[in-house]
Amino acid sequence: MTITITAFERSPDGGKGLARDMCVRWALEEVGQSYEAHLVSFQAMKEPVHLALHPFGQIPTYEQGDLALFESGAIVFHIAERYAGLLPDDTNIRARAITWMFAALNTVEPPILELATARLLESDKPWNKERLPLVEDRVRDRLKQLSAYLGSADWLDGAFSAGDLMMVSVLLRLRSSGMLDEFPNLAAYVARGESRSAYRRAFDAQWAVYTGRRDPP
Ligand code: GTB
Repeated sequence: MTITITAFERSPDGGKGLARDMCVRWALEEVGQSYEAHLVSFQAMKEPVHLALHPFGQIPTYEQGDLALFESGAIVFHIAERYAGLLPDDTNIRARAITWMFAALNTVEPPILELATARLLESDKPWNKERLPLVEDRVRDRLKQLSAYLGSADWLDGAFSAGDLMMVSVLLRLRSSGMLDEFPNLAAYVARGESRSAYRRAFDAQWAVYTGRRDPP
């Protein structure tokens, strides 16, 4: 059964692979499943056809047969449960990998999103200058904890898993801030994720959508 996901027709990230269809593409590449990407405009996302798939009018969505899903975390989890390659068989190690997926989305990502909001949407506010360092420090606190946990390991808990896929995806949004470089083991962790062939294929696919070309930077 064909897998169809939705992605931006023209991503505001300029093809940097920061929109959330990227983690879904990456997960599908890791498990070796082909897929089709249905590209939607901002306007189409708010129309009834798309709202029937995604109640909040966003991307990504995932359809296969009579199953329709939204929320990138839930989609990656579904892919990881359904196909081999992203979650280990051992029950306890599997539970820990799933824990890292939640940790990425619920514990590490919130301050990163707060920082993006402070930088992109609140820069003209009179209080932004005072608030920004506070928000940056909240991100730093999380990175410091994550960095201490990761130590010199390649991945969060043994072999690469859906937990790493989500964590690397979340951390990538920090790249332009330079904050990742304050934690060399995290910068190396993200680079390790990006160097996976499945990541590269996913990146190239979204790059081709943005540029209409197949020659990524
Ligand atoms: N919690 C949902 C999930 O994880 O799936 C959040 C989905 C979401 O935020 N989707 C965004 C969207 O559809 C695109 S990915 N926005 C349109 C809208 O809400 O109208 C978020 C995103 C957008 C842009 C960049 N960027 O330019 O760097 C990065 C990430």
